Amino acid sequence: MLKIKQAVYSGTFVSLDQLPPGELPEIALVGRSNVGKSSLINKLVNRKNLAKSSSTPGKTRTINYYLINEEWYMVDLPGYGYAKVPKTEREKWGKMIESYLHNRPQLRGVIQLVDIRHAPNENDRLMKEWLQNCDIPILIVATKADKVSRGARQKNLTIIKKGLGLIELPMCFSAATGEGISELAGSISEIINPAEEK
Ligand SMILES: Nc1nc2c(ncn2[C@@H]2O[C@H](COP(=O)(O)OP(=O)(O)OP(=O)(O)O)[C@@H](O)[C@H]2O)c(=O)[nH]1
Ligand SMILES: [Mg+2]
Repeated sequence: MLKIKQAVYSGTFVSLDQLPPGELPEIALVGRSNVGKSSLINKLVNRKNLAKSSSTPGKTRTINYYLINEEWYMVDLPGYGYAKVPKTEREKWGKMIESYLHNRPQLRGVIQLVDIRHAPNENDRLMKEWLQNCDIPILIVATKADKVSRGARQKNLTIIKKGLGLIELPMCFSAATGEGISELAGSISEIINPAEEK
């Protein structure tokens, strides 16, 4: 089981050639702007403000690294598809995210977040397809689970499953209640230390 003993902010980067050197494994978070990427990091490491979270979408415009247990990095990528960000800038981020996901040998797995309240959109679908072609473990997580009733939950998860063409229902997560945290930690652990987990 993944135990987070230490989490340290280790830098903000705007271009790929600045990223930390070395061979520590990395897990990256992708998802629409405002889906809850930074909040998920904070919940996972049990720190309120390690990753800056905001109700203003488009907050994270950079690649942010967090070193966990001095063993691996959690990488917070800029959210995609935020309409109010100028198109040229959106395209620039898109290229940066794509290039990171494609050209980073340290990358071991990607967590793609979708908001449990919304059906996946074209950007979510493209990201999922694209990740699938990268041949890397992908974990799909439905965020903000506290925002839907128990009854709506199953229905929404099925919509996400269909929308993204998944074989199973996505994992549920809430940064507000902590629901899903141990399942998430378990899955991350399997990605980081495949040999140790059973
Ligand atoms: N109720 C509830 N609110 C959440 C949850 N996760 C995130 N939020 C809220 O959603 C908003 C956006 O969360 P962030 O974590 O900043 O989202 P992000 O994906 O990092 O956004 P960008 O950095 O803009 O791409 C904030 O107001 C959070 O408090 C959750 O699980 N439950
Ligand atoms: Mg963020």
